[in-house]
Amino acid sequence: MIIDPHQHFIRRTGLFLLLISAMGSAFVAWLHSQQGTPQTLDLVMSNGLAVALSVLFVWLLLRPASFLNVIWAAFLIALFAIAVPAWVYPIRAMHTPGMTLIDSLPPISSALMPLILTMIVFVRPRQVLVAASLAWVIVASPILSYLLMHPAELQSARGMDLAITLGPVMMIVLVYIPFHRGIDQWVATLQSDRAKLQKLAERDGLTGLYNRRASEHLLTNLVAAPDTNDALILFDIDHFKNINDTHGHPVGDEVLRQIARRCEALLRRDDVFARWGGEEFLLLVRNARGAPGEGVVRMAEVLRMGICATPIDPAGTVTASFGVALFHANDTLASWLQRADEALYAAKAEGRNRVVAK
Ligand code: GH3
Ligand code: MG
Ligand code: MG
Repeated sequence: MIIDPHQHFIRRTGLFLLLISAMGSAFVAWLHSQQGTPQTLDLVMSNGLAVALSVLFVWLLLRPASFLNVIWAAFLIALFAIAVPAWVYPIRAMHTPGMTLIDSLPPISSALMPLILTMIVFVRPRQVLVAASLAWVIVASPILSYLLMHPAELQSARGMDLAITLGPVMMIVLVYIPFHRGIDQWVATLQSDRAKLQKLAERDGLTGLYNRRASEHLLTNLVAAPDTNDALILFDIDHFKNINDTHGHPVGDEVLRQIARRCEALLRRDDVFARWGGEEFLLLVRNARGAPGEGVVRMAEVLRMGICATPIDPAGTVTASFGVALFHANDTLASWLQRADEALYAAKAEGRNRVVAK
């Protein structure tokens, strides 16, 4: 779907459209008021439209998310404002001796075109075919029928202008509906391709976790706005080489996948969990609760237990060693990561399958 009201250019276009249309209606109202004998219908419709479009302008200004509702409301109100004279004037001209349509009809044909174009641009392709065709039929049919029945008026300059604007020109405008539908589908395909590519670029193919590059990027952004409540948990599978050597590489791969799944199941949805290297994983913990370090150490213990509590067939019981590093006020990304690495090294040196915090 192309129309995303949070895109500034779309909202800006909607606001300008409403503002210019409201000003245009006010201008038409003023022109009507300058006529020798202004018609009440013309004054009511043009003034009413100016007020309604101004209200919709303010609505869109305050509620950007209501974009499509505002566009639909503007469409229906404007359609009403031009459909009523489109029917009233031909009927009046037919029943009033000496009255002609070409001399009495207000400038509604020029308003119909931007109205239909607005729908083509902003409304879902499936709905627009109905809305735009209906608007055209409602407004054009009484006027064109009248003109066909009154050839002298049709052959006048205004009559030909009306016939051409409401006939061939509107048909040309309607041709843009399938075009816009094609663009809409094309953009949807591009959007989904982009999402797939982004996933490929930032995820590790084996485990589906963030890859090193993506997690480094996230960490760099985080260090730009540091919080001493943030912590890193770095862990490495113990004697993983033995698993590969004993059971083969595919089993090693399965162990990596299983460990990723087990840990993910224990984490919060928005925790950043990455495959940092071959059999090394990194977890960024935000807002680590409790006394400094304690909440994170507890969390690392939960992960450690989650890995070793149940054997992974056919490798058997797998353990991992954990290094925990809280963010310090004067840390850089490198010094923070280095402390996590030193803590992990200490956990290995102290006998593995344990958590060490630094
Ligand atoms: P330690 O307890 O000291 O961590 O010992 P270790 O055997 O786990 O450590 P070492 O770094 O010596 O071995 C890591 C092994 O992980 C070596 C490498 O072949 C293996 N490895 C790295 N990436 C993958 C992978 O994607 N799949 C598999 N199956 N093995 C991998
Ligand atoms: Mg290892
Ligand atoms: Mg290692």
